[in-house]
Amino acid sequence: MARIHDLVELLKQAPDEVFIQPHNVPDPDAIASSFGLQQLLAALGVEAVIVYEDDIEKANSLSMLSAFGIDMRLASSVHTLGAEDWTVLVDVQKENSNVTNLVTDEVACIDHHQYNGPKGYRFEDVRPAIGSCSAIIAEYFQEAAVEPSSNVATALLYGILMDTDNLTRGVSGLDIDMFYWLYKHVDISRINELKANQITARDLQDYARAFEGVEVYGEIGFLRLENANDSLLGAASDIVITVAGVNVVVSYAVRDAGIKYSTRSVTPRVNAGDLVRHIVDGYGIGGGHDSMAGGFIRRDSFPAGRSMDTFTKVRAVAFVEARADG
Ligand SMILES: [Mn+2]
Repeated sequence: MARIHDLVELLKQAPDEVFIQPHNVPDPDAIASSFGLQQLLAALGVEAVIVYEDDIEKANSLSMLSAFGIDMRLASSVHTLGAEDWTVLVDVQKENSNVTNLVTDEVACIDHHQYNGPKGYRFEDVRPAIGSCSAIIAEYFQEAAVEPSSNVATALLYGILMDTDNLTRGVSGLDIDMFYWLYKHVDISRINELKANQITARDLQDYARAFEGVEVYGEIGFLRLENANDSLLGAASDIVITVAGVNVVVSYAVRDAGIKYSTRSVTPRVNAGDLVRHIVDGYGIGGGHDSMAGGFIRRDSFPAGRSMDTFTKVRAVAFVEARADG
């Protein structure tokens, strides 16, 4: 039996409303997965409302909402949220640093990040080997023999492309199979429109300032951004990793609340998740995939009297050099 039918049977028992919640500051994969799941559940008789926390920052994420008619609501604006409501977490797991624990009961979780261990879900589908959550949702459509609308298929295809960096980063057979399966329902010109709306003019200025300060040390590229939003930190890292000779990128943004990290690696010698955990070890939290990861150290946890730049570089260099060739 298709997995989605287990989820539908569960959600039909919900004592009150059903919500779908992606991680905070939803990115295209989180938005597409939430939207796809909402539409599939609706086709199978379960109405669900998508709620999220924090701003949608990237220009392409915002354009997805209007392009596909996606209705997502800020949790603070949903006054009916209550302890009797059930939530399906999407593209995130309970207790991750990038998800707000709402008053609702998180009965289900669908994700492709590193497994956090059992959290009492009644439905759980966490597959860290998959490059995008959108591919998992697309497979639900396929298993249930429900044809996705053009809007859903295009959003899911875009989610796959964004999270796998155009089918090159952390990509699995399922991502490629679902890309192919969705493709026949997709108007590719709408994907191109989204690709042409990825950043704002303001982002470009922030990039320009940040790239002036890039420091390349051996195979590591260091990038410090001032007050950047999460998505800019990741997107800037993706550009620095394309520099010839750079195999590992450590980006960080110093904020009022603390220091935010983003790591990238294109060499199997260096696991991006292990690298960020090494950098924050003893002071903060971090995690992610082999090729991309993130972390955070709260300002009040940071060791007093040490330079954030030197602290970061010393730890990153030690970790990468220990894994150098020869
Ligand atoms: Mn994702």
